[in-house]
Amino acid sequence: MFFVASVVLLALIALWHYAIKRKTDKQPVGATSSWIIWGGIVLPTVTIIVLLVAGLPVGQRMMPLSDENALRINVTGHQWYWQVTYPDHALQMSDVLHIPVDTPVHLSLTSADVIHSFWVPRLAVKLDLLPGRTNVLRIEASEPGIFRGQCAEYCGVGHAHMQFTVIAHSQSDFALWLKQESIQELTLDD
Ligand SMILES: [Cu+2]
Repeated sequence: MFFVASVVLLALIALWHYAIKRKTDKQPVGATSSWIIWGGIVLPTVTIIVLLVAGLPVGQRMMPLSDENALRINVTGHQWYWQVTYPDHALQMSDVLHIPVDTPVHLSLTSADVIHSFWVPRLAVKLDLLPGRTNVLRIEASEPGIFRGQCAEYCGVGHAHMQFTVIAHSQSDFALWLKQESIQELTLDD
Protein backbone atom coordinates (compact mmCIF):
# COMPACT_ATOMS: atom_id res chain seq x y z
CA MET A 1 0.00 0.00 0.00
CA PHE A 2 2.82 2.34 0.94
CA PHE A 3 4.57 1.68 -2.38
CA VAL A 4 1.45 2.25 -4.52
CA ALA A 5 0.46 5.32 -2.53
CA SER A 6 4.00 6.73 -2.92
CA VAL A 7 3.85 6.32 -6.71
CA VAL A 8 0.47 8.09 -6.82
CA LEU A 9 1.77 10.87 -4.57
CA LEU A 10 4.87 11.39 -6.73
CA ALA A 11 2.74 11.53 -9.90
CA LEU A 12 0.48 14.07 -8.21
CA ILE A 13 3.43 16.24 -7.12
CA ALA A 14 4.87 16.11 -10.67
CA LEU A 15 1.51 17.21 -12.15
CA TRP A 16 1.10 19.94 -9.57
CA HIS A 17 4.61 21.19 -10.30
CA TYR A 18 3.87 21.12 -14.03
CA ALA A 19 0.60 23.01 -13.51
CA ILE A 20 2.10 25.89 -11.54
CA LYS A 21 5.22 26.21 -13.76
CA ARG A 22 3.26 26.13 -17.00
CA LYS A 23 3.79 29.34 -19.00
CA THR A 24 0.62 29.41 -21.09
CA ASP A 25 -2.99 28.85 -20.12
CA LYS A 26 -3.97 27.94 -23.66
CA GLN A 27 -5.17 24.39 -23.86
CA PRO A 28 -6.33 22.22 -26.74
CA VAL A 29 -10.04 21.47 -26.54
CA GLY A 30 -10.71 17.99 -25.15
CA ALA A 31 -7.62 17.87 -22.94
CA THR A 32 -9.65 18.60 -19.78
CA SER A 33 -12.07 15.72 -20.23
CA SER A 34 -9.26 13.25 -20.93
CA TRP A 35 -7.56 14.35 -17.66
CA ILE A 36 -10.82 13.72 -15.82
CA ILE A 37 -11.29 10.30 -17.45
CA TRP A 38 -7.70 9.08 -16.95
CA GLY A 39 -6.81 10.88 -13.75
CA GLY A 40 -10.23 10.96 -12.11
CA ILE A 41 -11.69 7.59 -13.07
CA VAL A 42 -9.13 5.17 -14.53
CA LEU A 43 -6.25 5.90 -12.13
CA PRO A 44 -8.27 5.66 -8.88
CA THR A 45 -10.15 2.58 -10.12
CA VAL A 46 -6.95 0.75 -11.06
CA THR A 47 -5.25 1.83 -7.80
CA ILE A 48 -8.15 0.67 -5.64
CA ILE A 49 -8.38 -2.68 -7.47
CA VAL A 50 -4.63 -3.30 -7.07
CA LEU A 51 -4.78 -2.44 -3.35
CA LEU A 52 -7.88 -4.60 -2.88
CA VAL A 53 -6.34 -7.64 -4.59
CA ALA A 54 -3.13 -7.23 -2.58
CA GLY A 55 -4.94 -6.44 0.68
CA LEU A 56 -7.63 -9.14 0.78
CA PRO A 57 -5.30 -12.10 1.42
CA VAL A 58 -3.50 -10.10 4.13
CA GLY A 59 -6.82 -9.28 5.79
CA GLN A 60 -7.88 -12.92 5.53
CA ARG A 61 -4.74 -14.03 7.36
CA MET A 62 -5.56 -11.64 10.21
CA MET A 63 -9.04 -13.10 10.74
CA PRO A 64 -9.58 -15.33 13.76
CA LEU A 65 -10.58 -18.29 11.58
CA SER A 66 -10.59 -21.76 13.01
CA ASP A 67 -6.96 -22.69 13.47
CA GLU A 68 -5.81 -25.92 15.06
CA ASN A 69 -2.50 -24.43 16.17
CA ALA A 70 -3.96 -21.34 17.78
CA LEU A 71 -3.62 -20.78 21.51
CA ARG A 72 -6.95 -19.87 23.12
CA ILE A 73 -7.13 -17.29 25.87
CA ASN A 74 -10.27 -15.84 27.45
CA VAL A 75 -10.09 -12.23 28.57
CA THR A 76 -12.84 -10.73 30.72
CA GLY A 77 -12.89 -7.03 31.48
CA HIS A 78 -13.78 -5.95 35.00
CA GLN A 79 -13.88 -2.54 36.67
CA TRP A 80 -10.89 -2.28 36.73
CA TYR A 81 -8.77 -5.25 35.86
CA TRP A 82 -8.35 -7.88 33.19
CA GLN A 83 -9.17 -11.46 34.08
CA VAL A 84 -7.15 -13.83 31.92
CA THR A 85 -7.84 -17.56 31.68
CA TYR A 86 -6.34 -20.32 29.56
CA PRO A 87 -9.28 -22.68 28.99
CA ASP A 88 -7.05 -25.49 27.67
CA HIS A 89 -4.64 -25.33 30.60
CA ALA A 90 -6.84 -24.43 33.60
CA LEU A 91 -4.76 -21.33 34.30
CA GLN A 92 -6.01 -18.03 35.60
CA MET A 93 -4.32 -14.67 36.19
CA SER A 94 -4.95 -10.97 35.96
CA ASP A 95 -3.52 -8.06 34.00
CA VAL A 96 -0.96 -10.18 32.16
CA LEU A 97 -1.06 -12.44 29.11
CA HIS A 98 1.76 -14.85 28.35
CA ILE A 99 1.95 -15.92 24.72
CA PRO A 100 4.44 -17.81 22.52
CA VAL A 101 5.98 -16.10 19.48
CA ASP A 102 5.05 -17.03 15.91
CA THR A 103 1.84 -18.65 17.10
CA PRO A 104 -1.64 -17.30 16.40
CA VAL A 105 -3.44 -16.49 19.64
CA HIS A 106 -7.22 -16.24 19.67
CA LEU A 107 -8.54 -14.00 22.41
CA SER A 108 -12.19 -14.37 23.38
CA LEU A 109 -13.06 -10.99 24.78
CA THR A 110 -16.04 -10.29 27.00
CA SER A 111 -16.96 -8.05 29.93
CA ALA A 112 -18.38 -8.67 33.39
CA ASP A 113 -19.76 -5.17 33.80
CA VAL A 114 -19.42 -2.24 31.38
CA ILE A 115 -17.85 -1.89 27.93
CA HIS A 116 -14.04 -2.03 27.89
CA SER A 117 -11.68 -2.12 24.95
CA PHE A 118 -8.65 -4.37 24.55
CA TRP A 119 -5.76 -2.48 23.00
CA VAL A 120 -2.14 -3.52 22.51
CA PRO A 121 -0.93 -0.98 19.95
CA ARG A 122 2.09 -3.03 18.87
CA LEU A 123 0.14 -6.25 18.29
CA ALA A 124 -3.41 -5.57 17.13
CA VAL A 125 -6.26 -3.18 16.60
CA LYS A 126 -8.60 -2.19 19.44
CA LEU A 127 -11.54 -4.48 20.10
CA ASP A 128 -14.40 -3.89 22.50
CA LEU A 129 -15.26 -6.20 25.39
CA LEU A 130 -19.05 -6.18 25.62
CA PRO A 131 -21.18 -7.57 28.47
CA GLY A 132 -23.12 -10.62 27.26
CA ARG A 133 -21.16 -10.97 24.03
CA THR A 134 -17.85 -12.47 22.96
CA ASN A 135 -15.61 -10.84 20.39
CA VAL A 136 -12.65 -12.78 19.04
CA LEU A 137 -9.35 -11.03 18.36
CA ARG A 138 -6.37 -12.70 16.76
CA ILE A 139 -2.92 -11.58 17.83
CA GLU A 140 0.51 -12.89 16.96
CA ALA A 141 3.92 -11.68 18.15
CA SER A 142 6.84 -12.13 15.77
CA GLU A 143 9.51 -11.60 18.43
CA PRO A 144 9.81 -12.09 22.19
CA GLY A 145 9.18 -9.01 24.27
CA ILE A 146 6.89 -7.15 26.60
CA PHE A 147 4.02 -5.27 25.00
CA ARG A 148 2.01 -2.73 26.92
CA GLY A 149 -1.77 -2.79 26.74
CA GLN A 150 -4.41 -0.35 27.88
CA CYS A 151 -8.18 -0.21 28.12
CA ALA A 152 -9.29 2.05 25.27
CA GLU A 153 -12.92 2.62 26.22
CA TYR A 154 -13.77 4.92 29.11
CA CYS A 155 -15.15 2.60 31.79
CA GLY A 156 -15.25 4.64 35.00
CA VAL A 157 -12.85 6.28 37.44
CA GLY A 158 -10.28 3.45 37.25
CA HIS A 159 -10.13 3.47 33.47
CA ALA A 160 -6.75 5.18 33.10
CA HIS A 161 -5.13 2.59 35.38
CA MET A 162 -6.68 -0.38 33.58
CA GLN A 163 -3.44 -1.46 32.03
CA PHE A 164 -1.98 -4.85 31.25
CA THR A 165 1.05 -6.46 29.66
CA VAL A 166 1.46 -9.08 26.99
CA ILE A 167 4.66 -11.07 27.46
CA ALA A 168 5.77 -12.91 24.35
CA HIS A 169 8.12 -15.82 25.06
CA SER A 170 10.12 -17.94 22.65
CA GLN A 171 8.22 -21.18 22.06
CA SER A 172 10.47 -23.25 24.35
CA ASP A 173 10.28 -20.64 27.13
CA PHE A 174 6.51 -20.58 26.79
CA ALA A 175 6.30 -24.36 27.14
CA LEU A 176 8.46 -24.10 30.26
CA TRP A 177 6.30 -21.31 31.67
CA LEU A 178 3.16 -23.33 31.01
CA LYS A 179 4.63 -26.30 32.86
CA GLN A 180 5.71 -24.22 35.88
CA GLU A 181 2.35 -22.44 36.11
CA SER A 182 0.41 -25.70 35.88
CA ILE A 183 2.50 -27.22 38.69
CA GLN A 184 1.94 -24.12 40.84
CA GLU A 185 -1.78 -24.22 40.15
CA LEU A 186 -1.89 -27.88 41.19
CA THR A 187 0.03 -27.17 44.39
CA LEU A 188 -2.36 -24.33 45.21
CA ASP A 189 -5.34 -26.60 44.66
CA ASP A 190 -3.90 -29.11 47.16
CU1 LIG B 1 -11.56 1.52 30.35
